[in-house]
Amino acid sequence: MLRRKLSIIALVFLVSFTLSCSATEAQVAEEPVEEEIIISEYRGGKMSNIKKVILDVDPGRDDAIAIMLAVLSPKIELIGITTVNGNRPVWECTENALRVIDLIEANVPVFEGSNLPLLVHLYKNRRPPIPRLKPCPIEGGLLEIPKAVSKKQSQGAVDWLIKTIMESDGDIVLVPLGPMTNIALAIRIEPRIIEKIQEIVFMGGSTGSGNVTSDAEFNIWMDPEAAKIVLNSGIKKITMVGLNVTHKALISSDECDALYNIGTKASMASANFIKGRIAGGEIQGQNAAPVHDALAVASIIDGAVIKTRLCNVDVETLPGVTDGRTVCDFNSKERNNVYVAIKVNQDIFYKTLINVLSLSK
Ligand SMILES: [Ca+2]
Repeated sequence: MLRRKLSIIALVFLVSFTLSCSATEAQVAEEPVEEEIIISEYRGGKMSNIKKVILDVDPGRDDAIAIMLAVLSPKIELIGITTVNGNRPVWECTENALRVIDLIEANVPVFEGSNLPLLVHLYKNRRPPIPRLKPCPIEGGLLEIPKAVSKKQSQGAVDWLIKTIMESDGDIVLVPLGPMTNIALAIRIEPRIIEKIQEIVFMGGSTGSGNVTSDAEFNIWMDPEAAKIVLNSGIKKITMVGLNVTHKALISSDECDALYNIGTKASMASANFIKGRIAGGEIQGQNAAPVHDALAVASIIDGAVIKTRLCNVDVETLPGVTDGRTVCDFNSKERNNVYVAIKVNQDIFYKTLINVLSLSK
């Protein structure tokens, strides 16, 4: 797979130069700051750098597209996928991840993780029933692609994460695209992984409003204590790709048609998944939808997809109206622990989808 990826890097560059990338829109606020002086480019590494990546997912239609991007991109070596309770019960997330892997004939191991959040579901009336057994219209249920033939690995996700990270050269980028339960458990069981993780790039949170409550984004809201553990762990670099940018990188129905017409398994499935999200009505009044998790992976493939600002981020875990909010302090005198995406380039994001998803059969 790696050799194949290297051989098509040139093709991707060529294409990139020839091709011109339960919330309402009203709930998503503008980010608080946009002065040029605070915007920092990041992840400026040489194009030949291939990132070793682990995806932690809860598919979910947007996770499915994120998986395909990570598998197919010449810029990423996807060494494994872990699943977690989130959009769907974890067993369904695992089946969905395996379905995606089989669809594009990838050879990536899938490890099943936590089936419940750490704590939040234990507090009466703090959350509706978890796991969510009813498919939501935006994310769907079991993905509308052939059933998986591949099987999950026998080792559990948290054990595998710890072993893999500890045995690494400190060069793994961990990409949580669902609730951070697995990551928090791994940190608690083996805190030495904190020093070994090169970077965490997570989809979740927001500098403004949420999409489950007025303040909370789904991934953080589903397990706020886990997110709090991860963001306060001291991991050397954490990047947040939140609703404040994913809602500004919508993919339209027309763009889905163009994606579908490329005719690869990955492009056609992705187009159908995005159309499913549009039909689910995530953004009212627009014939377009965000593809949250795919944006986070796209930002690893091409650092120009987002711009970030280093600031102080913590998670509200007290029951109440702000429960699950990512509190972003852009003027902290105490600490700065997270690179928060504050700008997004939809054009580059769309081109990245087109370029990378065209690389499957
Ligand atoms: Ca997800």
